[in-house]
Amino acid sequence: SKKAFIFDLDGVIVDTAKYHFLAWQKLAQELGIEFTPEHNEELKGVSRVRSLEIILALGNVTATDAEKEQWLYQKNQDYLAYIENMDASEILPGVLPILEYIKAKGQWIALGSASKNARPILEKVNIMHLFDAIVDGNDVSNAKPDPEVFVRAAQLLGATNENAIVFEDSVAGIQAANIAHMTSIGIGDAKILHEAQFNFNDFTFIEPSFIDSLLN
Ligand code: G16
Ligand code: MG
Repeated sequence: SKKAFIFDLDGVIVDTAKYHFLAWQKLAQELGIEFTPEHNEELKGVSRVRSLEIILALGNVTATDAEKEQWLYQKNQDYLAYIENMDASEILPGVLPILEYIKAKGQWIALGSASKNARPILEKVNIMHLFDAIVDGNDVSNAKPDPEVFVRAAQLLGATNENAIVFEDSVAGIQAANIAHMTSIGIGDAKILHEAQFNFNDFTFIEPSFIDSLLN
């Protein structure tokens, strides 16, 4: 039967992590908190609010809700400025051919992202038309590893969880897919993503024959 191929956004389709990093680093600097690329790893796949909590904890900074609100707003404004000029050249290597192959095979394609900026990014990199369903940070109340974002995507398409396949670069996202009994495919370091059923360093390692093998 027809499968639902669900893609995470940041770290799978595009490398927006670098822009999140620059925007968080600017805020951290203003707050006198040291924030390194290593620290940034902990923010991958994590919600905006949780990301701020992690950064404040790094610097032992306590703040009022109003301050946090202001900082989240400021971080997002800076992030929006960084992604303003994104275009199709920022789609990660190998992603487009695989999306097009899945499409040509008549299968469903969905987005399952924690980001509230997912839709404008898909527009900028010009692949919105390839998606049959989009579930992002605006649509869900539970963050990965809760599988809500992926379960809703499958539901929108009318696919069972067992007929859903998830591409993820974060540990929390792989755990979410596994909890939902979906097929989990890690994109990135196999040591970090060891809970994934399959792993590829990036999409250039995914052959059409691998996609075919999932269509049973
Ligand atoms: C992502 C990133 C996270 C980011 C989150 C929320 O999602 O990996 O680092 O904190 O979205 O993003 P925003 O501030 O744009 O709402 P994913 O799930 O696509 O990897
Ligand atoms: Mg991701």
